[in-house]
Amino acid sequence: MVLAYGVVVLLLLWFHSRRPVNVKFCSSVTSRILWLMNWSTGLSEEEHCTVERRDASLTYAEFIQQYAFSRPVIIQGLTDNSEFQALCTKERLLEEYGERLVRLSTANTYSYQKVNVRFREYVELLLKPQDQDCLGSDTLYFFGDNNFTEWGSLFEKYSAPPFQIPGTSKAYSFGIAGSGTGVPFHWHGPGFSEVIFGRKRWFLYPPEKTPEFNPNRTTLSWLMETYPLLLDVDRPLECTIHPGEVLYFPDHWWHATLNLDTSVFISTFLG
Ligand SMILES: O=C(O)CCC(=O)C(=O)O
Repeated sequence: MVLAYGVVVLLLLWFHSRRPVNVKFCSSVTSRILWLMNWSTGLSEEEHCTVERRDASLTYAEFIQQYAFSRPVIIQGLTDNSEFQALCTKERLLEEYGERLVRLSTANTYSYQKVNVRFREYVELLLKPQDQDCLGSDTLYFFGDNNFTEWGSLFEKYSAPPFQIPGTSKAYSFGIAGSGTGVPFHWHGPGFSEVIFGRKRWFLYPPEKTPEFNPNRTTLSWLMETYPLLLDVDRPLECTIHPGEVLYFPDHWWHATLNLDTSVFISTFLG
């Protein structure tokens, strides 16, 4: 057992020394072992989901009147993405796209640094649980900056939520990230978020309520250090989405995300 542990550590150190990109590789050896052995990191869902959940009987007219311009909503069973999900397993994606380059961003509010790596290297070397002590600006996240020519045949199998906002067109951002990773608070135009595998916990504030956060720290450190000190009135709206659900966020709403598991996800921005 001790020997096997030693071999795993040596292998990890060897992987670490071969890392393909010139950025600080910000996950501890311990967290990498946890991921390899697929142990739980103990991240949990919120005690009370405070985002409304609606089922697929929600009509487009109700969506426009009740949510599109005013508040977030989670809609269940709006589309069937089982075919897309089958194409997004680790094995299928590696087989199809393993040798393609993907562009990673640092996981801070204003994504400063971009790094290109082979998709296989991202999955095998960088896709790890988030280390709580690591800065978001030292953590690489695969989300967006997708090559729609190379990955087009995959994205065309995705069924986007059918609710459009008049005068907008849709743009996809696809991502894969480890448990405990996420994007710290930021805002932009409206959109939908869906997890294909895994779970993603969302934190949202209306435009007039700027959250207390450090743009270079991760959502995980915010959850552990800032969130417990918030008064009830300062708590965000929050909820965890699962495969088969989409979360809608309106224009200018502050939002931060936390992947509770290794997750595959896609956002549809309405711009
Ligand atoms: O899915 C994520 O982790 C990030 C999503 C996000 O922040 C966005 O869609 O704007």
